[in-house]
Amino acid sequence: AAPAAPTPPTTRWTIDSAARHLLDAEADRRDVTRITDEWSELDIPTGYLVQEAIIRDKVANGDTVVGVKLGLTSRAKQKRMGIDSPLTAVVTQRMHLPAGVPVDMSRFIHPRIEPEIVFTMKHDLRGPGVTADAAMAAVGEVRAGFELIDSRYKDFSFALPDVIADNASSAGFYIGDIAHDPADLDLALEACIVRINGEVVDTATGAAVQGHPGEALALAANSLAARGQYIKAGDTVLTGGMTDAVFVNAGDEISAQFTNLGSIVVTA
Ligand code: 0L1
Ligand code: MG
Repeated sequence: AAPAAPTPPTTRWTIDSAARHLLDAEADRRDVTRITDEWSELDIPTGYLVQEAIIRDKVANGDTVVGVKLGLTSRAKQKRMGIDSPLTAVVTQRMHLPAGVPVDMSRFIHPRIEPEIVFTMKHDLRGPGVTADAAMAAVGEVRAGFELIDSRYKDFSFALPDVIADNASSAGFYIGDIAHDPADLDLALEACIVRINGEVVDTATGAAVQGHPGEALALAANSLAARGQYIKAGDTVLTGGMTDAVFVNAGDEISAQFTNLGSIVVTA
């Protein structure tokens, strides 16, 4: 008789169960171990399907998609996380944090914050084949941003598919109140100084983000196109942390001061 076929290992993981696991961790403010340790089939395309399931759940519960973010676009971020590949994720209305309101530390697991260059789109942007110049022609306004990230994974420890599934550690974002026409600025040379309680802790220019934040925007459009999606007029696009992210601790005042885009000051 033919030998019995090997029984495949059983796994409790599905796209929906992984999404629920991460949504519950966020809601309960509880960190979890990386999913790829248990579910080896969680690859990059499956990670994006989990991310989409999470966003569907948020929208079903009254949130609204307002744009796109890039993660891991700078060497500083890639080195810190040990992953050298950028990724995209989704930003929603409820992530938008009002200026001047302290970070609610009771809502987050281990929040970090990072300065970003943020675009508001005036035209749709569809890949594939988008160049940085074409991407910048679709941008209406550029502003300073400060993104609050809060990985649902213990110690921010994850492989690329895990962090894609976790919507790239998204938690919140602040947007500066000074808007510029991007044609008026050299965004590669737009500098940023990060301070904690008045002490300079990091600096970077826009060139840290893929050489120019427009390259990151093009990358997002082309990566979304591979999944049948595009960036829409009116969308907010967070182009990725310029520096490493710093931990937010209760009592801190953390600021990001830009050359032309103004400053954002966050307290906790
Ligand atoms: O916005 C980001 O760069 C987040 C990317 C995910 C990695 C992380 O948690 O830093
Ligand atoms: Mg970011």
